Amino acid sequence: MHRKEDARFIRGRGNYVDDVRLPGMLHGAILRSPHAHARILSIDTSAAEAHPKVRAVITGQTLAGLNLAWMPTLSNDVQAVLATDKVRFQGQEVAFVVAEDAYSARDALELIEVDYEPLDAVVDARRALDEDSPVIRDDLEGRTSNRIFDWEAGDRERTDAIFAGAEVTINQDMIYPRVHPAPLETCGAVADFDKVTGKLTVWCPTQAPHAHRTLYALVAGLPEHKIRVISPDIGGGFGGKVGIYPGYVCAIVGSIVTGRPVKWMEDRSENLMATAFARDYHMSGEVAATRDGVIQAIRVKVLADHGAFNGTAQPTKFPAGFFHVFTGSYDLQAAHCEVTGVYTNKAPGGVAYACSFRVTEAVYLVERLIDVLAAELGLDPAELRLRNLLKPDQFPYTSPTGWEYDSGDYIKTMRMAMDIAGYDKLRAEQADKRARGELMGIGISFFTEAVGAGPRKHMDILGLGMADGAELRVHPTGKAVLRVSCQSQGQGHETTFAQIVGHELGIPADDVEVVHGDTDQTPFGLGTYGSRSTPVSGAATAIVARKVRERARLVAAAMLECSPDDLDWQIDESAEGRAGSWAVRGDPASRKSMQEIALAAHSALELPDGVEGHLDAVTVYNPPNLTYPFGAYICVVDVDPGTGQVKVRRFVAVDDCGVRINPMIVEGQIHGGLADGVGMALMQVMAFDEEGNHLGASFMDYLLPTSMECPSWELGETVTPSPHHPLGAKGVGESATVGSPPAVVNAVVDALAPYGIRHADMPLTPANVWRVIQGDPFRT
Ligand code: MCN
Ligand code: CUN
Repeated sequence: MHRKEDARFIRGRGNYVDDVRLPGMLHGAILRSPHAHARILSIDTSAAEAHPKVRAVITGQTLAGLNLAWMPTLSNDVQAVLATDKVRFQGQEVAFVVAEDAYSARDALELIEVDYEPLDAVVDARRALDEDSPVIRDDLEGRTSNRIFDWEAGDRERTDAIFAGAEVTINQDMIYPRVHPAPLETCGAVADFDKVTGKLTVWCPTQAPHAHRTLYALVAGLPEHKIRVISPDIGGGFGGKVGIYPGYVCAIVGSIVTGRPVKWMEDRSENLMATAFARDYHMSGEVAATRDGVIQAIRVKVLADHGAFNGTAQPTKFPAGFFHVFTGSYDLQAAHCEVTGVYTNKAPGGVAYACSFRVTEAVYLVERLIDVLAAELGLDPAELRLRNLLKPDQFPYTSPTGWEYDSGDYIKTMRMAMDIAGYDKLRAEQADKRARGELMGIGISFFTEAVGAGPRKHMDILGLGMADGAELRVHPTGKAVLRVSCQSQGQGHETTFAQIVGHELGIPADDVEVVHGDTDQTPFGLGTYGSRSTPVSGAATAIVARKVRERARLVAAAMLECSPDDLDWQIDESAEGRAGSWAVRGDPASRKSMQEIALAAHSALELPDGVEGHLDAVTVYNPPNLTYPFGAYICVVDVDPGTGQVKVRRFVAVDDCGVRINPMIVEGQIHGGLADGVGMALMQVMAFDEEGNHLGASFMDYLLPTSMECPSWELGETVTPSPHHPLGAKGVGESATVGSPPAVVNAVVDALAPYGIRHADMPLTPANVWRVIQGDPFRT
C-alpha cells in the first residue's frame, strides 16, 4: 500500500510548525553564547528594548523571577533555559527577544550587550576528570568534578576469570564520534497562552507530545487539561525532537508576557550547534576466545561525553541507555561493562540519530571487536561469526547482561546475506585485486537490537511508565478513526496504523483515519523513539481493533439470532478492500460484514443485556518485553591508495523485523538508515577546536551523504515473528542506522589489511584514510 500522507507531502501541502500562523503572532529569536565556557558578568538589554519593533526581551534573570531559569532534563539533571551564571557551551541560549517580525527580532539580538569572563573549556572527554579540569557544573551543590555517573552491567568476576584463563585475548580502543541527526526541518515552536481561558497551546515538532505536556504541567504547575501540545507534520526527527529545548520554553514565556502568540524557529546553524547530538562514546573493548575461534567473554570500558547538561533521553534506570546489549548476536559465557558519564563544554543530548538508546554504539563496538579477533586468529570474519552466532533453539535467550532476546534465526539471515553478496566470489576478486596492488574491502556486520521500550516494571522516563494507549471509534457506516499517542516524523504511521486496523477489522485501510500529534485528541502514551511505535502503539492498535471485533461478534450474534460462540471470523481476500465478516459456523453464507454490523450497532436493533451498542473501544498496552530485530549486512568498498577516497561499491542488507506491516515502508526505513551509516562511517563528525568552538555548524562543514555516495542498496528479508507481539512485528526504524556503520568501517579496514591496519576511527574521510595508510593513526 502506498503512503497516505504522501498525497499532501508531494504536493507541498504538509503542515509544519513554521506553517502555523496565528493572528497577532509575534516572533522570537535567541541570543547565543559565543564562548564554550564563560562567566556572565552583566547583560544590558536596554538598547534592544528600545528597538521600535521589539515587544519583550527575556533573560535568565527574567526567568529566575518566574522560577523558570532552569528546567528538568530527561535524565534527572537540570538545564539552563537562559543562562544566569555561566555559559557552558558555544551556542547556549542567553537571551530571547520577541518582536513584531522575525527580522527585527534577529536585528535586536545585536543590540544586547553581554559582558563575559572567558573560562578554560573542557572539550575532550578524556580530560574531563583531570584534577586541574575546571568544574563545569558549579551550579550543582557539592559538585567537585565533571563526573556525572558511574554505571556497570554484567558479571565482573566471572568475566575477569574467563579472561584470566583465555587462550586468546584482543583489545581495541575506538571512538564513536559525536554526530548529529540533522533533520531537514529544524526545531521551533508556536506558543499561544490564552489569558481568558488559561489554556496554553504549543505547536512544536515533538516526537513525544504527551511526555512534553506532562513536563510542562509539572514545571509550570498548570493542570494537563489547560495545556495542549500539537505536533504537526514533522520534517524528520531522528531522536533530535524528543526533548524540550529552551526555545520552546522561551516561546511560552514570551506569549505569557506579551499576551500574544509567539513563534520561534531556529536556523540550520542553531540546530547543528545546540540541539541533541548523538554518540560521543570513547570505548575500550576486549574479547576472550579460544584459539579455534569460540568467543567466550567481552569486557568494556566507556567514557561517555554528555555535554554541559545531562539531557539524554532514555529509560531512567539506564544511564547508558541499552548499551549493555553489546554482547550482540553471539553466544557468550560472560560480559561486563563500565560506563562513566562526564560533563564537557559541548551541547547536551546523547541519545539521537536512530540510536535505539545507544544500541548503535554497542553494535559498532562488538562488530569491530569481532573483526579484530578474526584478524588475530587469521579467520575469515564471516566464518568467525557463523561459529558464534546464537542458534534458533537458544531462543528465548537470556544474555549475560540480562536481556531476553525474544526470537531469532541468525544463521539463516547471515547465509542469505552471503548468498546475495556472492561472498566467496567477492573474496576471490579481492585476492586478485590485492595481487595487483588494488585495495578492495568486504565488511560484515551482524546486529541485534532491543526496541519497543518497554515493560512498565523495568522502564520509565522521569517516572512515566512506557505503556501506550489506543482508541478506536467505528462510525455507523463502518469507517473508523484510530487515535494513538505515537508521532510520525516521516515513518508513515497514518498508513501502517490504518493497515493494522484494516487487517484486524476486515475493512479497507483507506476507511481508517489515524489521528495523532495532538494531546487534546489522543490517549496518553510516551511517543515515538527507540523504534517503539510498532512494538508498543502498534500492538495497542491491534488489541483495540480486536476488542472492537469481539464487540462486533456480539452484535452480529443478535443480528443473526445465534450464540456468539457459534460465529467464526472470516476474511474474503478476493473482495474489494478486505471484507471481514462474522459467519455462522457450518453456514458461511449466513454472515454479517463489519460495515453491516457497525450500522446495526448504532441502530434500533435489540441487543442482549450487557451489550452496550456502538463499537468503540480503548486499550492501554504494556509490552511484556522488548522486541529484538536483527540483520546481516555486507558492504563492499574500493579504496584509492593515492587519495584515501572510499567508494562504497555494494551494500547488501538482510533485515529481520518479524512480520512486516508495510514492506515498502520498511524498505524505505532501511534505505534511509543505510545512507545514515555511510554518512557516519565516511564523513560525519561534530568537531570542536581546543577552545570549544564548533567547527561543523553548517552543511558546508558537517557533511551528509547524498545519492552520489550511496550505492543501489541490495535488500533481503527473513521473517522471524516476535512471539509476544500481537502481530509478530518487531521495530525496524533504526535497524539500518545501527547496523550499517560497522559494516562500512569493517570493509575499509579490510581493504587496508595489506598495510597491517586493524582499526581506524570514523569518519573515514579521504584525509583520515590517507593518514592511516601513511602510518599515522589519527584520533578524531
Ligand atoms: N513497520 C512495518 N513493519 C514492521 C516494523 C515497522 O511496517 N515490522 C513500519 C511501521 O509501521 C512504521 C515504520 O515501519 O511505519 C517504522 O516503525 P518502527 O520500527 O516501529 O519505528 P517508529 O515508527 O517508532 O519510528 C521511530 C524510528 C526512530 S527511533 C528514528 S530515530 C527514526 C526512524 O524511526 N527517525 C525517522 N525512522 C525515521 N524515518 C523518517 N522518515 N524520519 C525520521 O525522523
Ligand atoms: Cu535514539 S533516535 Mo530515535 O530513538 O528517536
